[in-house]
Amino acid sequence: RPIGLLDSGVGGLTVVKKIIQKMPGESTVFIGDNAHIPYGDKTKEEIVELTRNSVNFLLSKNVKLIIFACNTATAVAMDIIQKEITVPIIGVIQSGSSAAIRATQTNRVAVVATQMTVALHAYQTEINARDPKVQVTELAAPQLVPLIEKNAGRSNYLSALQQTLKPLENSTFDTLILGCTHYPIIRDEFVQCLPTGVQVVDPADQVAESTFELMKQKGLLGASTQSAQHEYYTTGEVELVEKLGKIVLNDANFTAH
Ligand code: DGN
Repeated sequence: RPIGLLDSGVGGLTVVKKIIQKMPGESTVFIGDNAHIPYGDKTKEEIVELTRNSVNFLLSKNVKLIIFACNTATAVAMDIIQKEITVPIIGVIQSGSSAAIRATQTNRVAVVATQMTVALHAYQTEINARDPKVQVTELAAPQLVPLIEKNAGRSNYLSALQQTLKPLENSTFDTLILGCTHYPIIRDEFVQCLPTGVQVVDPADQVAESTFELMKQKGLLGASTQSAQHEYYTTGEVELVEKLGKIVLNDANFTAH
């Protein structure tokens, strides 16, 4: 049985990539709800409903575990939906928080995320539940996801980031969490716009570790001899997703449905 992953768009592909790297023997099914992007600006009820639709789609593909490869869906819908289904769900915020706590030397962490993730203080709450000493500065960057979905290009990313990161100019932090799964696609541009020495945390690295551990513990690891298959679905425009998928997964044969 495959591992299921969902996102509101192509951002979740950055998580698929890490899962494949960590567990090359496992099959995956990914659903991007591109028709309804961005989730970050929607109401909680809408986000729960849309996420539930993607979960039901993944369950129809007989997945053994579901990764919410979307911070917004994790913040809003994970606890609600986990109560409704028996298949285990892994979110990105728990993993991102523990990775950031490990990374910071100064106990000052910044998070860039969608409007909703920031409004809910999802990272601050999760980080401080684990370590109250860590100071968390949260910044919403609603303009970035639409640009990334459009594949707008490096110079557009850089000018948007320079604008976006301005409010952090007077904050001190040594660690920055990419609190939206779209952002690792423009990680290099982030690094270029941040003060030197700031560590950039992509929660997906820890998601891959946590998924592996959970699967081991629950006896869900697949037989590595079987050749793994990866399926990609979108509710939106297949062409655009294929274009970005080829870049994110570095695979010229990437196809979506
Ligand atoms: N990729 C999603 C996240 O991690 O929050 C959000 C993208 C969006 O819908 N704005």
